[in-house]
Amino acid sequence: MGLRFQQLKKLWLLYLFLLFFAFFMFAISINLYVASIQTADSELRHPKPPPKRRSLWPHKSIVAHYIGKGDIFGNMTADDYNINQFKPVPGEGADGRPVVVPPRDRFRMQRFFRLNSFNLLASDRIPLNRTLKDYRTPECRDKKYDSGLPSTSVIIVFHNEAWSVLLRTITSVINRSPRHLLKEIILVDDASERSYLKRQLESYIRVLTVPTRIYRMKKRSGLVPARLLGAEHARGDVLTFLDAHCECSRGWLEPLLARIKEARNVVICPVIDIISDDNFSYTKTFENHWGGFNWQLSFRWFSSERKRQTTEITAKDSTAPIATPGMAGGLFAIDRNYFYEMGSYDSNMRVWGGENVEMSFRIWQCGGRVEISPCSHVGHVFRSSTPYTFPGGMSEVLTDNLARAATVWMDDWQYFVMLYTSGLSLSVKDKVNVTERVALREKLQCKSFAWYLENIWPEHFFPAPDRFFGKIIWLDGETECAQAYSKHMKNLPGRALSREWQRAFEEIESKSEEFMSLIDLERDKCLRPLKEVAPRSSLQPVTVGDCTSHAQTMDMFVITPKGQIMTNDNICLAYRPPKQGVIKLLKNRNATTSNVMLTQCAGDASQLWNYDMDTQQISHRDTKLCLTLKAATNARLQKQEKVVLCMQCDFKDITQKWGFIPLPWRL
Ligand code: UD2
Ligand code: MN
Repeated sequence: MGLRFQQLKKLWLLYLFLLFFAFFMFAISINLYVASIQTADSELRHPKPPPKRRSLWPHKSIVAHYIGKGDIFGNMTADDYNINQFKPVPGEGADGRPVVVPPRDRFRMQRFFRLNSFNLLASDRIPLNRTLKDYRTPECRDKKYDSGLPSTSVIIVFHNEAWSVLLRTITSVINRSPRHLLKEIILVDDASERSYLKRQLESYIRVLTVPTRIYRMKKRSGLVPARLLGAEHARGDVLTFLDAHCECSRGWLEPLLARIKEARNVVICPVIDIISDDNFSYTKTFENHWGGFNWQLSFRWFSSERKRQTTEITAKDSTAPIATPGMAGGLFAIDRNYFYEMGSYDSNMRVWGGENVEMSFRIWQCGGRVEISPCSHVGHVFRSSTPYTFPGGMSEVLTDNLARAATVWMDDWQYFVMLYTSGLSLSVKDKVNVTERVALREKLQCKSFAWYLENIWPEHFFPAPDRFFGKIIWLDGETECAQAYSKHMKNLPGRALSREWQRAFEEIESKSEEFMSLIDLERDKCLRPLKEVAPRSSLQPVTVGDCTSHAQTMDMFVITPKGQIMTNDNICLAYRPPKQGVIKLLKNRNATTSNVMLTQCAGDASQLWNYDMDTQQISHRDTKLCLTLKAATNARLQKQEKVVLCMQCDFKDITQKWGFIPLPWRL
């Protein structure tokens, strides 16, 4: 009897364990499923700047992707997205701290994430007036602003924004702006469907201490038409635009207005800090960030050192704004009259995207400036997917907007963008009618895009008339293309004496069509990153692969007359000596680790290369080591890979011979 009882007890325990295990597996699979829905098919998305605490790497730029979704509301009901569930818990999120949603709400939390592409349940727990830290440097805190600053209208456009997020934006504007500088707040509803954004919102704003009005678009149009409607009704001296999911931190407004008072042709942006889409924590970002655009005109953050270009006197002042070739688009202040003098916005840009590209080029080319004030900090919820619909199709809308910007402002470079951006082509360009915007460019007598690149963005990684653009081909000595190339180079007079990249570019340019026609798609190999996914923020080893794989554009290179070998997204070929010991191995030609990497361009000596037309070797300028193609063992994957390394030069070595095949980029 006693024995049977013992056995029963064991069985019982086993049952319990199995039950627990089954439940555990179920929970994990639900989690994985939800996560997989949230990261379905990717498109371009606005990047978030690197946070201050996460990385000290000086030339890093963190980026994200726009992620489109098929079924936005999934199995949500109308009630789910119309009911306002804001229920603040005192002290939650104070000082910008993260919110932890209680475990019992985890499933609901994941379900509701999809509504806005951020954690609505977390936001709904944070009071509208939560405290934030003071994110300014001591120098910025000490700065005194004169009493005669211009007043501003804050314009916030939204489409289906969450209640708590929108109202926290408004509350932070009211609580952290000097009352006399804040003329009014203007909300523009871009045809939202959520019911709480109708009467409930109207009665809420009626009692605010700052005059707040709401205007509504008759039909869904996009952020440009909505901002234009808001601007029309604004009466402040300055227009300050904010996204509908921001939090302004202490002292954010004065530096913006002061800069505009100083120079009315400046479009001034705050430093955009990161509010987590996951837990709504507020993270300060680096102050010395600036922005530009990649080959597909997606906005990118960069952080290489930039001169503060304001005035001679302020050049060393850490509170002085930094000139930026590109603006993120959502958060900026501009003199109201200047906004209209400069052609406000291209009102034919729909829904989302492109307007920040257009505005950046237009302001700079037509005599203005775009700057970031290090003393003004505003947080923004960066999302990794888009929560709303794109009437007209996401890709069509975006490419139309970009085609408009490129056609009007980019001169020769517009063809480059059309040729190398998926979804864009010369026929998309022909479809858009930009007559009015071209007339504006005439009227304002704006400068050329070449001027913009040379003067405003000298670090740029686009092709240019004095640069090479195309493929770097490995001359294996046997393919027709390789032989024709080597033969051509060997017959050039004075080749052994000339070390000028410029000379090499010219000699190649004249033969580009011939070389291209000889490329054997089966056998010719071109330089490219080791991994399919392009490196944007980290070091990436280099290899060779198919010469036709245009997919990533990371196998196309720009070479500057100075000798930088660059590719899309501000990535450069760099000599990166690994730690001692490994160097010895490299010299023994038995390398297993690479000392050549693709990494953020910095313009320093590690990224300068020479080309010898006589031997067709590419060598690192300082160390005089040659780019070599070698088989290496990937320790982690336990397999042989071809890796490009720097090794001692040997003119007989076939693995050190490289050629350049130019690609077309302008008409
Ligand atoms: C960035 C900008 C954004 C805009 C966009 C390019 C920042 C922080 N944000 O993307 O302001 O320049 O790049 O176009 O720089 N909205 C509408 N109607 C629409 C779509 C959007 O009213 O059809 C509103 C939306 O509710 C939000 C604002 O426009 O308040 C910007 O949209 P977003 O937050 O989706 O853009 P974001 O931050 O990804
Ligand atoms: Mn936004």
